[in-house]
This record gives sequence, C-alpha cells and structure tokens, in this order.
Amino acid sequence: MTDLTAPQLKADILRHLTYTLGKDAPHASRYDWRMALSFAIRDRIVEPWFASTRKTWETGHKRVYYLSMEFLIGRLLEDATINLGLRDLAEAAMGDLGQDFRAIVEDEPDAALGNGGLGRLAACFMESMATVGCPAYGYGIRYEHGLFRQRFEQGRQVEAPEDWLTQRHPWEFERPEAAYTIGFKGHLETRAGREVWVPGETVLAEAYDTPVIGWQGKWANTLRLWSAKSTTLFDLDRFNRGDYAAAAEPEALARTLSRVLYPDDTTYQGKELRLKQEFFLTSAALQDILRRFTAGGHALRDLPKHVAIQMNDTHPAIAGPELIRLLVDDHGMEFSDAMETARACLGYTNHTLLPEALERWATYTFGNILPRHMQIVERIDGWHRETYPSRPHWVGIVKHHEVRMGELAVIMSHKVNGVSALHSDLVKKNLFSELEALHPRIVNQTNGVTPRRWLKMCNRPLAGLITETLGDGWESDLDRLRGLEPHVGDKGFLKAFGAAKRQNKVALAGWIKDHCGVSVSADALFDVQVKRVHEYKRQLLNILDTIARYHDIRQNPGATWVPRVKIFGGKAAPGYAVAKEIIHLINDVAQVVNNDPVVGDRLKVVYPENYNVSLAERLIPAADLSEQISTAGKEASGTGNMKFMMNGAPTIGTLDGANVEILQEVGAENFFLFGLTAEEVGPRRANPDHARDAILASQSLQDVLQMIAEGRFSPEDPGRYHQLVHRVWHHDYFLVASDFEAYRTAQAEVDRAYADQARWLKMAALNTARSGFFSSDRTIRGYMKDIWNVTSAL
Ligand code: NBG
Repeated sequence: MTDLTAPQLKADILRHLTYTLGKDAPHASRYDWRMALSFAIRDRIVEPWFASTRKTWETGHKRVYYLSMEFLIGRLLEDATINLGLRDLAEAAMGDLGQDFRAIVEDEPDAALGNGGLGRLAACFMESMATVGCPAYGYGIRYEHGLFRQRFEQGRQVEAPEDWLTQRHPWEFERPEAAYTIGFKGHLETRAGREVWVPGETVLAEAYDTPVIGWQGKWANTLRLWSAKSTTLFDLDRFNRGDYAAAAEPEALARTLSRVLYPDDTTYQGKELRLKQEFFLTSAALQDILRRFTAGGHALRDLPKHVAIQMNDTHPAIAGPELIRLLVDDHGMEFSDAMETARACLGYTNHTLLPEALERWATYTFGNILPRHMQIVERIDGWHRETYPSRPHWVGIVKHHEVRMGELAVIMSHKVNGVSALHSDLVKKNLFSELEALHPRIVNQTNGVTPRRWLKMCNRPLAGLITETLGDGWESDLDRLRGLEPHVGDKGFLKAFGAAKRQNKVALAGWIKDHCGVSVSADALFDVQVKRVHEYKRQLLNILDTIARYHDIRQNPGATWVPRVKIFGGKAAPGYAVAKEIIHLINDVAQVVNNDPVVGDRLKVVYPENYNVSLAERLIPAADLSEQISTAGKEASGTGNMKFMMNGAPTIGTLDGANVEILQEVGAENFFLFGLTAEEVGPRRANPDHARDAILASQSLQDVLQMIAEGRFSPEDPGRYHQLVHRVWHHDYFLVASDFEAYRTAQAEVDRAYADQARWLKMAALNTARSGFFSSDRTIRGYMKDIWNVTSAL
C-alpha cells in the first residue's frame, strides 16, 4: 500500500487540475475536480500495474485471458481509493480543497458495459483476479453507448441512449499501437495447397487499457477494451467530388461495431451485427494473445502452458475456430495439432439453461460473414464424428442448417463450467448430457462477488462494525466473517448491527423521498427485488403478493401490520413486451397503494428508475429482505442474492441457482424457503390445468386477479391488464399461480420474524457471518485450480 500523505495527494490533485486539465482552481467545476482526483489516484495504480506486468514477463508466468462481451464495471473512483487504502485520505484532501468527496464520487458516470449478472460477474472477477494475484487480461468491447437509460412515463418504461463516453473516461489509456485488422465476408482462395481467406470488409480494433487494481494495491491487471476504427480513414476522392457524407462512410460503418451494447442477455439475438461484434472482440483478443506469446519466444505448441482462455458464455465461442484459423492459416500448424492446442487453452462458462438464450446462427449468415470459419466449423464437426463414432446421430455442431454455439464451445473446451451447484448439475444432466458422456469435462464453479465493492465500499457502517469486532483482514479472507457468530448472542453487538442497518435505511429513505417523491419510514421492513425484469424472475409474483397485502390491509386496517416498503428495481429489454407490462403494473399499483389514506405507512411501493450498479450499492445495504423468487431451475445462479446476504438481508426464495447454497450455508432457520423445486416444476407443468387449479384453490389469488382485471390499478384504462390476467389463467409457464400460496405463507413468516426484532437481527447478522463462501476470491481460486491451472504470482 502506498505511504502517501494528505498534503502530497492534495499537491497531486492540484497539479493535475493545472497541468492535465488546464484549469485554475477558482474556476474548476465538479467535473474538473473529479478528473483531477481520478488522475491523482490513477497515478498510484500505474506503478503496481507496471510491476505486475514486469513480474509476469520475467517469471514467464501463465496468464488468464477472460473474453466477455460484457463488463458491468460501474464507477471506479471510490473503488480504486478503497483498494489503495486511500479512501479517507482522498475525502480529507478533497475537503481541504473545498470539495465534497461524496458528490465527486457520484458525479462519475456508471460505466454500464453489460446487462446484468453476467457482466457484473466479469467485473467482480477482474477485481478478484487482481486481489489474488492471478495474472490476467480481461478482453471486451468499448461500447460507445452502454446499457440504455430507463425512465418511466406514466408508469411505462422509456429507453434513452446511455452516453458515458461523452465525458472523458479518466481510467483508460489509449493504445493506438495495439491495433489489429479484423476481416468479414469475402471469399476463399487456394494458394499453394492452403486455404486463404480474402475478407471483403475489414475494420481496425484499437485497444484501450484500464488498469484493475486489487485489494491493498499488491497486484494489478488490465481490462483491454476494443474500439472499432475504419481501416481506410477517409475517402478523399469522394470528398473532393463534394460527396461529404459518402466520404465519411467507411468510418461510420466501422464505428457501428463498437457503438452499442445489445440490451438483452436472456434471448438470443439473431442479428448480423451481433455476430460481427462477437467476432470483432474474439479475433482482436486472440491476435493480441498470440502476438504477446510469440514475442516471448515460445513455440506455439507450448501455448497451453502459458495461456488460459476463458469464454464467458457462448458469445465469444467463435474463439475455437478463430484460434485454429490463426494457428493453421497464419502460423502454418497442422489442423490436428491446432485442435489439440486450442482445446487445451480454452474453457467455457455456461450462464443459462434458457433455450432462447443459447446462440445459434443460420449457416447461411455464418458462412456469409465468416466463410473460412464456416469451413473450420465443419472440419471440427468432422473431427468430432471421427473421434466419437458411437455418438448419437443428433450430437454435433451443425444441425438443421444452424451452427450451434453451445455445442461448439463445449467441443472446443477442455473444461466447461456451470455457475452454481444446481445449475452445473442441470448442465450436465440436461443441456449437454450426450457430450458429457463422450468426454466428461463439466465442473462447477459457484459464482461470487467482490466483498471490497459489495461490503467494504457500499456499506461503511457495517464494514466499520466488522472491523471493530474482528480487526482488519476479513476483506481478503471473507471466511473470517464466521468470527461474528459468537457475537450474535451478544445484545450489544446486535444493537450495533441493527444501528448500522438503520443508518443505511435512513439514508435510503431520504434518497427515495428526493428521487421518487415517496415518504417511507425507516422502521418499515425494506423488502427489495432488484434485477433484470424477466418472466422467470417473477416480479409478477411479488406484485401479486403486494396487491394481496394491500387488499388485506384495506379489509382490516385495525389489525397489527408489520409495515413494509416494497422496493423494485430493474430494466426490461426494449423488445420484451410482457416484461414491460409487468413494470407498468408495478408502477400502477404503486400509484394506488401510495395514495390510499387507509393504507398509510403499512405499505408503500417504490420503483426507482434506471437501476444500475450505483443504485445497487445504495439499495442493498439498506435491505431487510432479499427477494430471490425465480421459477426453480431457471436462474443459473444469481449474484444479487449473495450481495444481500453479505449485507445482512435474509432471503425469501425458491430452491434455485445459488439460493440452494445460500440456504446450506446460512441454515433453514435463517432463510424463508418456499415453492416448487426444480424436480417438481416439470410434472406440475405437465398438468394442463395447473394454473386454474391453483387459482381456484386460493381465494386471495382470485381476489387479486379480479382487482387487476376490473381496472382497480388502471381506472383510466380498465382493460389494460386483461391480457396479463388471461396469461396467468391460461399460459402460466413460470408457475406464478402454483407458487402463490406458498409465497404468501413465507411472507407471513417474514412478518412474524420481523416483529420479533431480536430474532430478526440475529438472523440478519448470521447471514453476514455465513456469507464468506460467496466471495469471488473463492470462485477465482476455484477456476485457477480446476480450469486454468495457474498459480498466484504474488
Ligand atoms: C446470468 C444468469 C444469472 C447468473 C449470471 C452470472 C446470463 C446469460 N446469465 O443467474 O441468469 O448469476 O449469469 O453467472 O446473463
């Protein structure tokens, strides 16, 4: 860690303000101060970053390359100060300069280069790899526009483009010297007995490097994001003829490649641009990897000794054929050697079982955009047929005129992993069972989250209490939180635990008042469901329960009610009409409930706009209850569930994804379990009357559906939700009706537990104490050992 003093830091900030930004302090804006502070902090990262790179070169240490279409990194300034041990110093220095550190921190745009869990996991992994000293590069795309901004207009989601790059991004270094040509389309020629691809279009991938510093600044890795540039900058001929728009065309065309992030991670987008983006990222990364490797003077057959490449979902699954192409076409390797080399380097992480999310490309599209790769894919398929002649006839990559990227990724990998115990099991038994039988390679690596951002940084009151109780060091050895267990019997500790939670709740209540215009009491139970909006995640189940509660309160306002604030957050993919309808309903219910004088503080519903990483950092520390209520078998893991647990919020949830392991760690008495299991879901669905039966068996659900259908929440448009109600009755694929009563029962148990504050606080504290397993440091160590075969360089 650095031994920087406050006067030195202040001097650094002023120097950057003057010489980097060219601003005189009296005229500097908040933006200028933020830039000056960011550059001063970045300076402190550069040295450990160089030292890490130097050491990796000198020792010839194996490196990990993490290929991901998404890195949901969020804000970086405060996180960097935390990991460098400079947070309080930075706050003091800014205070001395007359600046409010908090306001500066919140001025930073939230870099949203991802959709949800998959992208945020990649960001947590980058931080953990730096913390445990695993030499690594993250490779992604430097999207000009990240995930869209969400607004509500009369309760409806409206999307606006995100524009984080209109401001200077102070953390990155442009690397014009690290640029690669990426080809598309064109044709094949045979020259001297070898296939040669002559691309019809080319773009340039230019690198931008962001150093990622680990805990206590001991190691730093690189996040290398590619930006697309034109290979022919400008058509001077056309310009001279006065055709200005056409002259700029090559540039504009190329730029579309890194222009926008696809705003959907749960359906497969069969768009040509998407495939081009995937190839753009993958080819640039692999060319970069091979350039670095050959510069080290090694023989290409030794690649697997020095290089581990991880494909984050199937999005970069073109890595298999592309690596083979580079080895064979550019480096003259034989196909069979290239196959062996590639497979020894590659690993694939599967993040979903949803069939609509498994990528498949029409051979026509694939062959048109990547003709040489189409040939290589067929060759791989042939190799697979020859290697496993006894395999069932339907197992392979190219089927029904489609290239199946999941199968391709599995066949090209030496290890495949799922992201929670249950999910990995289902990947093995259902998704890729035939391939697994031919060649066992599926392992589990349960997800994790970085406790630096998700506890130390976002929850200062609780982190302070933990340090007071356990001393330093838990941040990088999260199992030490178990040391809190003996204290949960201690009234003083529980009181302090409750006070920390309350402090976060008071802060959130103030924010809600300012941003949503709703007054909520910090004494109420804060019940939070934040995640992408999707039918399988069942925000609908939650809002139906909310309506039932509303109905009951109105029936019997005099009863003792545990006051609740139902907090929702999340975006729906712009083309996902059903999810958008659910958002609309939640907002409509909020309008009615929040303005009903009979209800008062007993129930409030809030749905802040534009849920993102920064908002998560605000909501999760203030949550009392974590909603993880997906239809069992559908949520691969979840990672929000782990953040809530760490921050002392018990889960109400189904036996799905990592909930299963959370339950195991925390114990059944500290978890509100309900609902059908993954095994029960299939048989239940097989009964064609499942929804009808469940509705007829529940007076409460009948009342709720009746209220919605009557237009109680949409009086100006009473028919608005007829379709939605119809779907619950007749097309309830995600079994909302079937789980409704069990969910209500679990919610009643939550009320009882919360009413007994001593009991509740103990549960909450035990959730934190037993969350050590969910540190992404543990996950990364698992990948290092079981998949990457790499040791720490620290
Ligand atoms: C998501 C799953 C989550 C999981 C994250 C990270 C995709 C395709 N999958 O359950 O839905 O936590 O990946 O593994 O985004």
